[in-house]
Amino acid sequence: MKTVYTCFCTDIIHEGHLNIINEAQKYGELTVGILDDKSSVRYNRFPTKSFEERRAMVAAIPGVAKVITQDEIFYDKVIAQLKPDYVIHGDNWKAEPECVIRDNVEKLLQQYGGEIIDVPYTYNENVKREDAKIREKLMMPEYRRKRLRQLLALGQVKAIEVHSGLTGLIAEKTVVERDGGLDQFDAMWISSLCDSTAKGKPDIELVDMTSRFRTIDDVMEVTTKPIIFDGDTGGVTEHFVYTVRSLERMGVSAVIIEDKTGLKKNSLFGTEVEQTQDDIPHFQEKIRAAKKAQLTDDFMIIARIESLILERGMEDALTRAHAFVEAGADGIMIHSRKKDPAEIVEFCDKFRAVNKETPIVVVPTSFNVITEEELAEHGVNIVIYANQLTRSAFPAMEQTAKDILKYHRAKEVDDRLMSIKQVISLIEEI
Ligand code: SPV
Ligand code: MG
Repeated sequence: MKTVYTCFCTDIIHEGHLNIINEAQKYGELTVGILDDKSSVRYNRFPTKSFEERRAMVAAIPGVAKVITQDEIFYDKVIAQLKPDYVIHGDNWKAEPECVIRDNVEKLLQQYGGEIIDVPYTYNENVKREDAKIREKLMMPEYRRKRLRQLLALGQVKAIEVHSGLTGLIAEKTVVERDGGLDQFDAMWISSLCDSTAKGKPDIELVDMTSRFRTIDDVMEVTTKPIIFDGDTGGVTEHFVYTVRSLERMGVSAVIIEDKTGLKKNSLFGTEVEQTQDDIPHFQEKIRAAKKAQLTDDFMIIARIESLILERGMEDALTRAHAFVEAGADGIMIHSRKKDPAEIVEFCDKFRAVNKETPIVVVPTSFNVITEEELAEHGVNIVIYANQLTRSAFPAMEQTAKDILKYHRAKEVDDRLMSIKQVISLIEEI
């Protein structure tokens, strides 16, 4: 009897999967690999069912002889283990970015004469509806809110700044092929700098919370990934407790507040402008009050330390980190505006020598030479790319405006623009 292998990365079985199973049976005995949680997040999206539920769901389908775990997007390990005569898959994997996986399988099968079977991909109204149901579930506050903690349990989380529905879609949908695997962002950062800049306002807590919540809403309406909210100083404690309740109710996963008081200016100004750091007991009080106001175990309150930005030294930064954790902070963000990542690395190593658990967050805007992998080696759990989408869009838009003024028509800029068709297809209609 010949053997057939396929890999499923799905929370539901629809007619497309059943079609693959039916087709597979014409060739031999079918083994189905269930992609594990970590790989599912990289490849597709966060599973709404546990691994065990997914495994049981597939094992119960007639025609499935065996179910195994596939713990990598690439098939090297499973193919070495099973040596199947055939690998069967929907032909959607011929398109980018999944085609790298098909290429990988093709190469592996060629080594011993195995074959790929491409089955026409089933994408009809029923399948679309099932797919939409999963997306809607992932969007719901109770599912989205806890996802940051779930992702942290799987490994390092990378977030990108968003400030609108459109930038949210970029964070949601951008997938690239990298080192033979696929990669995408895990979470979104609603930056005070970029949210303010998009409104043409300075980053001084001038854009009020109602307006910031409106941005969150715009992003949430079109995305499923978890949100980390830049809460600036959090304002006065009496107001911050209400902010926490609202964010939690909306389905935001975490708020980061910085230990500054008075008129907040952007950290990347450093000591060029007057900025006052909050004292430890007062900031601890804010954290304690917010943790008390919180209603679920899912939400995270992360304390951001400005000691390195304000040149108060490493000892001060570490003292604050431990004091804020003691007050109940669910994570620590350490910020720096040096190009050299040395002080960030030193902080992380010294903090981790004492505290192995509390998540560390960094924003490598200035110290952008360090990679996510290197940061992970020093115990960093969340990496936030805090402003790069805004900074890339602005020069492109400015140049287009200048050129239209220069040529008195738009023909000269057209080559570098996204086509209207691409714009339209970016936005899905319900
Ligand atoms: C933001 O993105 O608004 C931040 C990070 O707070 S930074 O601009 O580096 O202070
Ligand atoms: Mg900010």
